[in-house]
Amino acid sequence: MREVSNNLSDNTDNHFLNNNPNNIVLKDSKLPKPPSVYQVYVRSFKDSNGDGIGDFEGVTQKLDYIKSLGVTDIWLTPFYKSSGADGGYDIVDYKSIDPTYGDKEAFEKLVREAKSRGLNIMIDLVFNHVSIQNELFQRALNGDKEAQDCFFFRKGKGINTPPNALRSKFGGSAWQYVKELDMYYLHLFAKEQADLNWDNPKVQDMLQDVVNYWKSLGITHFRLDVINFISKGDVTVEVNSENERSVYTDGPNIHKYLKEFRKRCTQDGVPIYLIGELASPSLENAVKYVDPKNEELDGAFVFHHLKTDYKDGKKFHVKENNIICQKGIINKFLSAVSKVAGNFYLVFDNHDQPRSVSRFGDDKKYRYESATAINAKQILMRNAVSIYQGQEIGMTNVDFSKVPFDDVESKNAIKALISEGYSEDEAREMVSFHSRDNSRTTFQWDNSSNGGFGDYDPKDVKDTQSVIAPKTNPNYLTINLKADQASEKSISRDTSKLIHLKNHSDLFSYGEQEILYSDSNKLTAFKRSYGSEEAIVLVNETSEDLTLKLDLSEYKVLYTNYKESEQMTYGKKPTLKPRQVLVLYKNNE
Ligand code: TEU
Ligand code: CA
Repeated sequence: MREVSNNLSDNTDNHFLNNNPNNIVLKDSKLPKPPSVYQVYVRSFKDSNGDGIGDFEGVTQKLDYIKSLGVTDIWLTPFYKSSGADGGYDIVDYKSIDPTYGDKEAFEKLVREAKSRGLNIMIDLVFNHVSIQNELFQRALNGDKEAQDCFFFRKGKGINTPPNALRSKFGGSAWQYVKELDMYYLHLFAKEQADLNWDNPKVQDMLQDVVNYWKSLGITHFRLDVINFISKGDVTVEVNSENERSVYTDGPNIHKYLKEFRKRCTQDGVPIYLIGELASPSLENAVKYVDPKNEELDGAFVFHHLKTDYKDGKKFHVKENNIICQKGIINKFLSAVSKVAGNFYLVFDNHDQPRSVSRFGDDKKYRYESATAINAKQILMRNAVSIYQGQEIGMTNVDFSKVPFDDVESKNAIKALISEGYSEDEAREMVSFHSRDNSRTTFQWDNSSNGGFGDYDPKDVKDTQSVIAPKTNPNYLTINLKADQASEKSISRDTSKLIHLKNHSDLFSYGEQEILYSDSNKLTAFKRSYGSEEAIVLVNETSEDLTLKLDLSEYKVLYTNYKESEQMTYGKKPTLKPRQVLVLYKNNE
């Protein structure tokens, strides 16, 4: 039985079903829907005790707000004891809670309070690697052969020569030398994150025990970090920049391991929901992971569409976004997954990405229009929904002359660029636009100090031994939830209505999708159809007017981010205003 969420918020006054500009009533057969997710980066979301770091109690205080968005799940990024090297993704003890976030009672209260509102807490399982401070890795360092076989310890090829040229995602070699053992260990990410050897049944047993522990606390929804890396081929094979990914991406036993993993997770008869984060999967494998008949994952995040502004595929060499390529990738993945009735969660924002309104929109002149247009197309396409904190109020990238970098990926990239000959200023400038730090500043609640995130003086705030205190974007004075909700043009109110519309209409949940104008670099356009109902979603991706040749005379406006256009009837040559999203509906009954 596939876990689907039916506990959708049904406060009908909060979506377009029956209170839209043209009184359109969409069909809602209340068929099962995939969970729609609100991602909380815990340390930056809400600080309840004035230490300048977000915590569980802070999330609990905001549950009514999160519920009002119309989501069913809250994904909490890692809150376990960590070594502080990678935003919590370097876990020392999987069954622990870092005291910075609160204690077990605070966690159980959050789970209970969320459940009482029909919200699932989804936790992050980081099973590809573990912190080198983890007890098992420490045993390996002390020469315990059994423990070493839970990781990838290999002899080098000579003095200061790693086993091969595998590179870390965060720059440099993926091999770290241990002098005492005269061996290297593999780390596809930071050197503090040692890759686990899933070929070893002891590793699978250990991780199964972790899942059982969190299930015993009532957690049944999980996000699986870079889960398509867990099966490796021969990690010492000769590699180069062309073939190195094949060593660890969609590896030889990946589907076997995921099937076994899911089976063991459900031995207690309690259903689960697994969303896998997939890093550079092939399309074929990505679909295979989420094909329900394979009983592996229930959904997956894929990100190929978020590399179309990388110059020569390099993250910190930014080019203008190739909209045609981006639309093509989105269409390819959504079309393929619709054939198996699987769920992809395509996002434009998360804790690893810069802010979409700055990256893909016009965050100066048309911030409301850009944010609502991006959110509308993400929510209304044939896509399971995951919204990242702050995306629903159009939070922007930060100016790193005012906010320091703290992310390991960004700091390593700056060093690497300087070693390539760029000046420090050039390197900082190059890293700033795509830095993950753009999405890790504190949520901007209102215009009080620290943007209402917490009651403290930033001068007094200290990092803890494993959690770095987040900074606040100085533009919180004007960009914050309170100001947004007081505005006639509210990104959060529109985003909430769109999520409700998605979850309460057959058309946007199940409708076929056809891409239109695929060769336009100014327009995103797609049609959804289900039974006699039909919708066309049009997004002007530019900050100028855009006139189309498209006969819209039979359609009515269901939603647009230009209030003055809500009652318009469009003819054969409609003109879209700058960054306008237009959702048109007709029923062929
Ligand atoms: O991300 C995996 C991943 O692919 C990203 O690190 C991506 O490579 C990069 O951020 C984009 O350039 C997951 C987590 O989401 C990320 O926060 C962790 O740093 C990483 O795994 C290691 O656990
Ligand atoms: Ca706190």
